[in-house]
Amino acid sequence: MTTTNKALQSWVKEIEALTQPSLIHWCNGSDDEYDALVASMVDSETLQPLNPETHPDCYLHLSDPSDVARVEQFTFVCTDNETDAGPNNNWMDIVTAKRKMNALFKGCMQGRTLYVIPYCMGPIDSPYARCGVEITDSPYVVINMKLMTRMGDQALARIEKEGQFVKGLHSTGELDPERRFIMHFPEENSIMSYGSGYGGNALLGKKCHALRIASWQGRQEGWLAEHMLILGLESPEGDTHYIAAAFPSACGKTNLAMLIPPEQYSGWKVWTLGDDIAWMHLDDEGQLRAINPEAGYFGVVPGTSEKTNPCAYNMIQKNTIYTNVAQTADKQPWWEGKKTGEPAIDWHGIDCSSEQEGSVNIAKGPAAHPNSRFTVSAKQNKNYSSLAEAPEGVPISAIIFGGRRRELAPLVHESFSWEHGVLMGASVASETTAAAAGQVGLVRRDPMAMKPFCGYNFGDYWEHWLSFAKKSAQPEKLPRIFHVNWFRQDDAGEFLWPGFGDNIRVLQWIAQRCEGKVDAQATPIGFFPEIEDINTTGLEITANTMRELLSIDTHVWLEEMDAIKVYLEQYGDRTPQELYRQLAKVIARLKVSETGKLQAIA
Ligand code: OXD
Ligand code: MN
Repeated sequence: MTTTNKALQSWVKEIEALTQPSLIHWCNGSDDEYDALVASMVDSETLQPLNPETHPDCYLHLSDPSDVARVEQFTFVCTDNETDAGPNNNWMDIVTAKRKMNALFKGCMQGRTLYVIPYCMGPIDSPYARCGVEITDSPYVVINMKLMTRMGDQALARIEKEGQFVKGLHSTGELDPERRFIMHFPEENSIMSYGSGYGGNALLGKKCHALRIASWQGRQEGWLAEHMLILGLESPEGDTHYIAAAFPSACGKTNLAMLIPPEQYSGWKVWTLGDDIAWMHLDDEGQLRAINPEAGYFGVVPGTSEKTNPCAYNMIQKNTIYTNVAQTADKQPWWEGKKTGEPAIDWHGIDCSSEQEGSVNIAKGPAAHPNSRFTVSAKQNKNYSSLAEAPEGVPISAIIFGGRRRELAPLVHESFSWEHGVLMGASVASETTAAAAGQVGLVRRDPMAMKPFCGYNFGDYWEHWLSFAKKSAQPEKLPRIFHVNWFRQDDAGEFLWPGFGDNIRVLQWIAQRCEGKVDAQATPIGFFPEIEDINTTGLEITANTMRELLSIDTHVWLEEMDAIKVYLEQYGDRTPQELYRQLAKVIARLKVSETGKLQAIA
């Protein structure tokens, strides 16, 4: 097979000459192709079949132990002008980066098959969807791309019609951490990734295309590519609000997107549209509409149980690729927090009772890697929204930002305006997680949860966000902006809020605010719920705990605002003055609040 698109033909030829593969395979995206690849990976032992009775068509892939997460330190945005990439990105000049990458790719596919994967991010018939082609030498990438994107013939037909696509070149190389780079060239819509097979580094449609390149394109063209889940919250009366929410990696986006309401919420439904990425456009009426560019989920496995996320738990019982989980003696997948079964073989492939390095006994490490993942088609989600494939997307009523913060940030608060909401998003900070290589648990600024994913200078990105207030035909139709924190702890380190399904109680308040049905209390940092407006029926939570969850310490917040100012200043002239104006207003309000400890609920 080949293509009528001349640019694609000549790019494939050029890469063939560079990488010298033994075979070229154009992916058509069929089930037969998927099955044949799985069979050959089982033969070569890169995939292990899991128990076919309990987990039909589920497979386990154990990666190289050094290749288990995104590598932010080796991820670069390469632009003509360094300041366009901004201090939020690693930058390399285009000529040096290309020279380095071409040297790595030279001859790297000898003895391997080169796969050409045409894919479409977004519903195939959506005007908001964008296509790409990934060239890879990894069959693991091909089968994951089949689950995560609209891949194959249909995508190729769209590319041939439109004539445009993002070029992504990938090779697992030698999986040598010293020879691992993920380079983005947003000015020419291309990506080069070498030396890793891990999802975020290797499935180029996801973080590389749908966030880094797409955020750049979105700025040129007037739309937003965001690290956000999209859900539909349906009330018992049948009204649905669509909400987009940005949280840093491994902070519960998948759980929130698939929330199952607690008993007291009978008649309520949460519909999933997406769990990781949202592309948002203003329509002619000034309404922000979102599509999910992905077609599947690449979710964190540990912690997923029938209690925490029954929807995901059920969805991954069949047709699922597991990466780096443990196995029980009868080959069922196992992970920490599964709450059933015992691990027999850990994610290194080592018998858990053996004395070898890497086994649970010796290393005292977890049996499943903390960033072990499932890959599954969205169609398997029983709460997949009927509008998830709608070409025009869904109207967004509310945007939520959040982070993992032991202290400081209250359970929920609402911004005073779009501009104040942009400051709230720009100020997000969160504890680091296992989704990226490096130390876990350090608080770092992660504006809009996009620190690892914004393909250009954050200063310009905030300006772009602010511009929506001016661009919208009816700015009052823009979504309201909220901030939540499910992770606040007491002095003993216990979580104050139950989280998971009970987060619907906060979503309900957010929906009521969008409908203008509920008043709120103005505090220096935003609107807070009145304590009685968060429904706690059926929850074992005291009024004092609710008060603590909805309280802020003025003094600590003043320090936080100073730290945010210092952070914004890193972006020099590119930081919009409007953010400083918003910051000054918050500081002034904090200063006039008389008591040292401000209780939102007086
Ligand atoms: C992800 C991530 O895999 O954010 O979604 O790291
Ligand atoms: Mn993510």
